[in-house]
Parts: sequence; structure tokens; C-alpha cells
Amino acid sequence: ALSQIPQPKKVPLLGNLLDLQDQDGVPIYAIERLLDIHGPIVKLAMPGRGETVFVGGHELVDQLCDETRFSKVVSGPLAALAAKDPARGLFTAPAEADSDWQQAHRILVPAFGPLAIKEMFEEMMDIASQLVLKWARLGQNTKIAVVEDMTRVTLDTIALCAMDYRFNSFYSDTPHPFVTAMTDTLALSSKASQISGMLKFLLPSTHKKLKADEDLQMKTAADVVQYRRDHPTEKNDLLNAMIYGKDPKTRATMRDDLIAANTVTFLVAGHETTPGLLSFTIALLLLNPRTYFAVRKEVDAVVGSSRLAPKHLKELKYVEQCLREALRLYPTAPAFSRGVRPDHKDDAPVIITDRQGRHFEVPRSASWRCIITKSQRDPAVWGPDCNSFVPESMADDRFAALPRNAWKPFGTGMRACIGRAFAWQEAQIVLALILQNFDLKLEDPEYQIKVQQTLTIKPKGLFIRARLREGITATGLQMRLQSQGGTVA
Ligand code: FDE
Repeated sequence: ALSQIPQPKKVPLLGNLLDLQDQDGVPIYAIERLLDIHGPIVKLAMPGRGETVFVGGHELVDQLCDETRFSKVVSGPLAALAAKDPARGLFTAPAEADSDWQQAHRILVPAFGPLAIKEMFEEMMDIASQLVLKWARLGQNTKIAVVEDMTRVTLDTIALCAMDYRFNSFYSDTPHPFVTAMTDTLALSSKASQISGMLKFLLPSTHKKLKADEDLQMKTAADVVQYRRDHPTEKNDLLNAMIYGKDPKTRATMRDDLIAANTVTFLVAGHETTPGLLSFTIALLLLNPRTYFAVRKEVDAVVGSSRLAPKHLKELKYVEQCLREALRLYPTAPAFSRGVRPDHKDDAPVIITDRQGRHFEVPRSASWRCIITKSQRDPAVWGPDCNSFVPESMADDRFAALPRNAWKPFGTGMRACIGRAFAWQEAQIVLALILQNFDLKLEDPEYQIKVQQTLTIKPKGLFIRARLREGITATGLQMRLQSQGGTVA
């Protein structure tokens, strides 16, 4: 027999809208609270948007990851983001069957592959060096806003590596107009479930601004594409891959509007998620001093006073474990949506079953949201320590032996993160450089992690101080970073 999905009591006109409100405006907190009350699965009705089911139990997420029955659905904040443009970037493309998605996917997978990422090492070092030199010169008397600086690093890195464009965020206090437009768009679309956001959406001025911001983003991207067409380079970057690359299946090249849409996608994806990963990792290390000293010891043993080089990265095992564990506790993309595959042939009802043996039907038209901030802390998988930062549990052998789909911060299946290797190498470089060169401390010794949410989650109010480690000077650091591949004593 089928079970009913638990649903909090609805109120007239508003449905369950009030259940989705969070006093700090963090939608994911409201959903987590509902899952705490109602169990691993809960259904909400939203005025004008039908019903959404949220699942937080690992066993349910695991079944929804089954690619033979389910696939990605563009819903929630992603749908709000998907403009009415004919061209959609990979992230917001409606379905795997979509020919634009397939073409961009086939052309871009190799461009994001391990070889290509390795070649980006020096450009990643260029931007990461700007960060650490800034901190070195500011000295310990300046309060550092971690998320802001991590956003500068990641945005400048993706723009330089992907299209040879320099935002120069470290040289300016006011963000580039493209960044302001992008940030405002994301902030608005992610508040779509909060009443404050809905009220805003009722204002014609909001729609005007949203449209203007979207146009500015597409226009900037289109200009970057046109500039490259007019000024060709040999550089092996994503933009060249998109302009000149032929789809291995159809031999066709990408349309310019599709290239521009994907350019915006990379900037959004690159600048939204990786800063969260780096900022949460820093916060967790500072809140767990023993782990902080252990990971720093590893960096000292592997890199010492050399200039960080590609060969070091694979030896920095514990750095990697810390990043994995930070993404378990705080997956920066906190949810993804799944629905029955449009091409699913079997006519029988599609059923998933929870740990208590209750069966639930997944309707063909529905989009179910996998809340991985919950499933990645499911005590049935992670035990009584599920809320603690324990990078030891992410050692390679234990990581490989995790239950299927227990760790899903990069999404799943065909639509999983294409930028994973990119983000990973970037995060390793930035973290290793910081650990190698600074003593960090929290501005507020009582700091506890709280989340702020746009499309993704980031730590709220995280401020630190950074002091150069003993024996390191700003000038010395600069010389070391500039010595291509060599060691400066
Ligand atoms: C994707 C992604 C995902 C999935 C989503 C869904 O399902 O809806 C996820 C979960 C993710 N991603 C995550 C992440 C994290 C991090 C750190 C990242 N991510 C990073 C990055 C960077 C870059 C550049 C990127 N990223 C990109 C991307 C893209 C393009 C996508 C879409 C794909 C398809 O769909 O095809 C993604 N990403 Fe990420």
C-alpha cells in the first residue's frame, strides 16, 4: 500500500507558504526544520506553484539518484533563474534531451577534463597570489571579510581561465557592473520562496531591474565572445573550446548566443559555489584548532618553503579530506531537483521507499528536491558524529567505502557538476597557499557558523585576521610566488 506524504496543515489562499518562512530569510533553514519535524520526507503546497516534495533522508536521496528512473528537473531557484532566452546555459537547460544541452555538454566535458585543468595551474596561482599578497600587505591589523575575498578569488579565476578576462577584483572596492547585475539577479531568484521576495516580485520596478540586469549579463558575455572572434588567440581556454570546438557527434559548432549563455553560466557557477567551499573550510578549521594544526603540518611537510607546484597537490591528502568534509557539512549547492525521466517507459507507478518501509509514489509531473544538507548528516550513515567536522572520515579508503550517494555536493548523474575538477584544484591551491603563509584567527572568538543563502549557501559574518607566519615577509612571499617553479630561500 502507498503512504501519504506528511504535509503541515495548509491555510486558505497561502497553502504552506508560512511554513517556508525563516526569520533570517534563509529558505534552507525553514526546510530543514520541517524535515526535523516530519521525518525524511515532507510535502508543501505553494500558492500558484503547486506542490513540492522535499526529501532529507539518505535512503530517499539514494533512490532519487537512480538514473534509470529519474533525471534532473529545473525547478525552485534554478527555474526562477532560467530566463526566457532561447539559449540556456548548461546549468538551467531544461533536460538532457535538449539538443543545446547535449551539444554544449559534449564540447565542454573535455575542456573541463583533467588535462585542461592541469594547464590552468599557473593562472590559478596568479589569482591566488593576489589574494595572499593582499593579506600579507594588509597585515594583522586589518579585519578580513572572508566570503568577499574568496568571491574575488573565484570570480577572477574562472574569468581568467575560461576566457582570458581579468575582472581585477583585488584592485577595486566596487564590483564590476556585471558582478553587481549577477549578484542582484541571484539574490532575487533565491528569495522566491520568501514572502519578502514575493512582494518584491509584485513590483513592476523589480521586473524592470531584473530584465536590465539579465540584459547586461548577456550583453557583457556577447561582447566577450565577439572580442575573441575579432582577436583570436592560441590560448587553450573554455572560450576557444566553445568557439572552435566541433561537437564530436554532429560536427557542428556552437551558436554565439549559446556560447554567451554558457559564459554567464560559468561565471555564476564559478563565483557562487567555490567561495562557499573555501569560506566554510576556513571557518571549520578555525573552530577545530587540532585539525587546523594537523592540516598545516601536512602543508609544511609537503610544500615547506617552496613555491606551490602541481606535483604537491596530490600529496596534500589531508587538505583534500578537509575540503570533502566541509562540503559534507555545508554543501554550497544545498539541494538538487529530480523527477521521473521523461523517457521512462514503464507504465507502472514509480515508487520510492523510506527506511521505515513506507512506499511513496513519485508522480510523473512532480519535481522532488533532495536536501543534501540533511542527507549528508543523516545519522543512519554518519553515526552520532554526523554534525561534527571529522576529516579523518574522508580518508581515501573510507571515502571510497561510503554508502552509494551519501556524499553528493556536486549533484548526480549526467547533470552533475562539470566544474568539479576545476573547483577542486582551485580550492586546493588557495587553501594550501593560505595555510603555508598565515596564522589565522577568528575576529570574534565566539563565532559560530550561521548560513546566508543566495542561490547557494555561505557562512554569514565570517571575519578573520591573518598574520604572516614566522620568518615570512610580504616581500619574501612575493619573490617566492614570482619564481616560476623555483625555490627562493
Ligand atoms: C552543476 C552543479 C551541480 C548540479 C546541479 C543540479 O543538479 O541541479 C551541483 C550540485 C554543483 N554544480 C555543485 C558545485 C559545487 C562546486 C564547488 C561547484 N559546483 C563548482 C563549479 C565551478 C564551475 C565552473 C561549475 N561548478 C560549473 C557547473 C556547471 C556548468 C553545471 C551544470 C552541469 C550540467 O547541467 O550539465 C554544474 N556546475 Fe558546479
